[in-house]
Amino acid sequence: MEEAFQQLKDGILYVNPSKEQKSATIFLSESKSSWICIEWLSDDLVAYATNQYQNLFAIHPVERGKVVMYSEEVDSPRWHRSYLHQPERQPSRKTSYMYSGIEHYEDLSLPVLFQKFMDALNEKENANKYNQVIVNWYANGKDYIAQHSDCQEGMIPNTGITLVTLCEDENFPRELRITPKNLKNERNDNLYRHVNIKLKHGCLLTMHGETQKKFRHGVPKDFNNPTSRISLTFRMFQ
Ligand SMILES: O=C(O)CCC(=O)C(=O)O
Repeated sequence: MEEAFQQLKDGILYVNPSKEQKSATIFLSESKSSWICIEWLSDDLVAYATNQYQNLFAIHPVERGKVVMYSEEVDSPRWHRSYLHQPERQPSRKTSYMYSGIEHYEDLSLPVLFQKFMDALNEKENANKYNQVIVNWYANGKDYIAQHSDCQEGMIPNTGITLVTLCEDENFPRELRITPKNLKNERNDNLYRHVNIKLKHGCLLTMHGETQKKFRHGVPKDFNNPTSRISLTFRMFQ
């Protein structure tokens, strides 16, 4: 039997998105200032992603590279690359996860195989368009992205950050965990201790409002998962 779309247990909200529900909004805070939306790629695009999956995976860089996490330069536990608009990395700001690491690439063009995803997302946008993409390639459940919040410097205000998930095997979705931050001079009005969302093949998850200010997100290790995953994260820069 399919699990319910949302289940609350011991203060943790478990979300198991279903294609039956074309779009769902989940508020993270009492004030409704932070929320996520879950939607789906079209059936045609999911079919394209399934057929091209191995080619999409093969695009990952040779080296895993380094990222800055909590002031430290560390080896990345996945492959990643940023394409198109390149926000300036400011070494003085050591606390933020800055856009896919510290490597410098001359060619920032988006590989043609990924263009369809960008076009599909931008087709639905009017005032502003997505103009930056970070792709993460996870070899299996040992690869992960640690809890972090995204730096929004230079982004168009009030625009969301959208994650697209592609799975090698749809029976092995990874999970996005969203956890509240301890805020400095303010109470965090988070509704849940954590929110755990299954990232299914073809799902789109957009983080809105004060999600980055009040919450962290990450994809934890999942040692029972032998399969790979690709995520594309889209942002709108000025
Ligand atoms: O792989 C994912 O879905 C998460 C990616 C992410 O959090 C990021 O690139 O900031």
